[in-house]
Amino acid sequence: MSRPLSDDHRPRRTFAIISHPDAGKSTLTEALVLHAQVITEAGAVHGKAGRSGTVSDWMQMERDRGISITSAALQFEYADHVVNMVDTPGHADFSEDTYRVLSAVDSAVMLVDAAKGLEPQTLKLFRVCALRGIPVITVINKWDRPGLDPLELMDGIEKQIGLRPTPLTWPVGIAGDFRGVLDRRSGEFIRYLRTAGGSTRAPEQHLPAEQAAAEEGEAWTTAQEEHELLSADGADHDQQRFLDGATTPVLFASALLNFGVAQILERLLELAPPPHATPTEAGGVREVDEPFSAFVFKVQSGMDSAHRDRLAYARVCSGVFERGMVVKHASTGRPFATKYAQAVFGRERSSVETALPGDIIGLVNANALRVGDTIHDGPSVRFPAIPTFAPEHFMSVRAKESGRYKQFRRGIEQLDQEGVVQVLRSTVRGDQNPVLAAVGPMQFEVVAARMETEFNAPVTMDSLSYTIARRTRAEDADVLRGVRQIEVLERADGAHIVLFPDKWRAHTVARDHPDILIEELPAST
Ligand SMILES: Nc1nc2c(ncn2[C@@H]2O[C@H](COP(=O)(O)OP(=O)(O)OP(=O)(O)O)[C@@H](O)[C@H]2O)c(=O)[nH]1
Ligand SMILES: [Mg+2]
Repeated sequence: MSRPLSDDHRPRRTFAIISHPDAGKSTLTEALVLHAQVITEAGAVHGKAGRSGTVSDWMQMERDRGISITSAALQFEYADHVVNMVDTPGHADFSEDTYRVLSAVDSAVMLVDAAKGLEPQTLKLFRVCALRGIPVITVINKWDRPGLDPLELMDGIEKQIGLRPTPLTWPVGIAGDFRGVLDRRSGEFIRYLRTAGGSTRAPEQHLPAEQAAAEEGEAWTTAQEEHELLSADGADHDQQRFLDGATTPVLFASALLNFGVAQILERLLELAPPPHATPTEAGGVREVDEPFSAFVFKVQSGMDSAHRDRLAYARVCSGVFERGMVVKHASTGRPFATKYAQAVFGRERSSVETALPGDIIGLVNANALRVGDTIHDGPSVRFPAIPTFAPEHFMSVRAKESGRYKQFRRGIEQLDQEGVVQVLRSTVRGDQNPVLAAVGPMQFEVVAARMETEFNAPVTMDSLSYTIARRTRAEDADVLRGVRQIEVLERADGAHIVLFPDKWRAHTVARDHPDILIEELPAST
């Protein structure tokens, strides 16, 4: 079957913004979008309390608390590129969502808070990027506030992460006195100018070194000296070493004031890798120019209270996608019609006609699609499953009002599919009273809030005293069902999960039943 090829040849860049909580990811997301002139006024980012929310924090709970709970994809155009950007939640309780996103991007922008330096979640995420071979661009954010010495920050990145920092810009003025940056490639001074409330694009002036020295005095001289020191130390950008994961280019910014945002976007387009061949489950690769293929990395509902819909986010890996084409759903072998494909911008969407490798598309009401599923045209392909982590917190849940059981069941099933929590069931407990399993307790709060507001089925939860989950085989499950203090349940994907009060009990059960499989699940740490 031959299809007209897309005449859209604009290069793609697909990246995630990741970091420890509160480093400014959503604020930077908004600033990047503002810079690309997608929105004219950055939606009042007044700080955590009382802000109306950034474009990527659309969920009510995100707006109430000023934190990101779920990742948000935004597609926009800039300088003849198509940019696919995903803002991720920083909180460790939502790290599964962040990891799912990291399976779907080609590079990551890692934010570091200038005052806090490297924090535990930052280190963890750096390791995940290293494992996945995702090149990382580092942004030292909040330079408008008092913070650490820039050379010290570079030292921290090198020592604690083992990545060689290669600054592209260097701050002029200490943290808290952010005047601009020294562009280490051109040697010129880029001066940032404040605008009222940082709500519009920050104007900048480009000045030659001599003028910067005359106007900025010691702040410039210090920046100049440190820049030379970095060069003498070999800390200059090298594209191959960056792509190999040996170095990380560094930029300095204040997302809140829109300082340095232009440089981040421009250098990203220039340096971040374009989409490349995707590894397949069978151990080969799908080249970008092979027939269409994509995989689902996220499922989300409740984005639009007026329309009860469910969006599956798919990353295009190869070929040309055209809305309306009928593709194959690899896990069922069934045809899948893509009539309702959309481009996603936070909670907003527009119809998409074509998409190329690197693009993230939203498939509406694609109820058959699950996280990790492959869809494709042409030769069969399956992309590797996206792992779920070993849960460490468990609650039993039931509908507060028995009359709302239908809504309850639908809500629980939807949240399970989204991976908000894992839902475990057993015949003993019945469908009315399943067990929710989470990596972090905040996931339960999201369930409680969404069950009430979105599904109209308020729930009651009771904490269970299990702390360990392991996997067993169907044929071993019956034996384990008779064992004291433990419980065997089933996950939606058919996996048999055993819950233990603690690791000692897991150990004694394994010792008493040497023929039974008790397998660890992938750890989140
Ligand atoms: N002074 C200053 N504050 C900033 C800057 N960037 C972000 N903030 C503030 O830091 C707080 C956290 O910003 P967010 O953008 O929500 O941080 P986040 O990384 O998305 O947080 P999570 O998604 O919850 O992990 C907000 O109050 C922002 O206004 C900055 O460059 N300078
Ligand atoms: Mg955020």
